[in-house]
Amino acid sequence: KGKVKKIIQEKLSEGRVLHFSLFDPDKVDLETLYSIASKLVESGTSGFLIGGTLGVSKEKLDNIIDILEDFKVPKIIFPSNVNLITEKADAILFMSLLNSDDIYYVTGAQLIAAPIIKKLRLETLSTGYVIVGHGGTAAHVGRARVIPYDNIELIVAYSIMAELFGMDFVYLEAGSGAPEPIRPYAISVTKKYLENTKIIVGGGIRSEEVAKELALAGSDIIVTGNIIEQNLEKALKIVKEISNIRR
Ligand code: 1GP
Repeated sequence: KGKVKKIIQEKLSEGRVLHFSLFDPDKVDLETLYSIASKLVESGTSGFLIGGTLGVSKEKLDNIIDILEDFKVPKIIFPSNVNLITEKADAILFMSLLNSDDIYYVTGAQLIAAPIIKKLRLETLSTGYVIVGHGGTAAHVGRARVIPYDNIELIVAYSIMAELFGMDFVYLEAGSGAPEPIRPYAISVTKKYLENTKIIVGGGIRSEEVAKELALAGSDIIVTGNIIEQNLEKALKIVKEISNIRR
């Protein structure tokens, strides 16, 4: 316990770019999860993110973590609300949806979660969550004032804000299943302004070419969700491509 941030930082300090595999507790097929996870681990995935917006519950979250228990890869909660907290996880992204118009998603849910997380001694990875472009279900539910894909100055300003707040990560999210991922150019500009805060990028990444471009542009962690369910072979190619990069 309490080692996830250290593991991530060590890998990043070696010049690596990390891949995280996202499992949505409402969509994952429990029958095939173990074998899919083994292949992802073999290919080099560095983290399991577990979370989703609709149809999720602590029970479903626990079921997934139980199945993933054997793997050394950290199991990290990617919460959409206060019902996704469990002592079974290795860590939780303690997130604030920075571009939400609803204070519940900025500090409200976090207020309710804080004492629970403390009591469970769950490791937290403080994360500024910023929704860009398509936005998907997360943007709708989170009442995000979505940033257009091409508005680099806003993406940069939010990312600098996350760093000035002392957050470990800024998660630039295009939305699960987005037709277009965050643009690599937006990442390369943002990267220039950040000294400590690491960049997580996700939403709509479906090919190894795009994943590689995003990694070389300066993403520290690349997240893929849907493609794992839709085309596992493709997902494994993405994981291998990212795992081989040294910057
Ligand atoms: C969503 O960033 C993640 O929160 C992943 O999106 O399912 O489109 O890969 P995809």
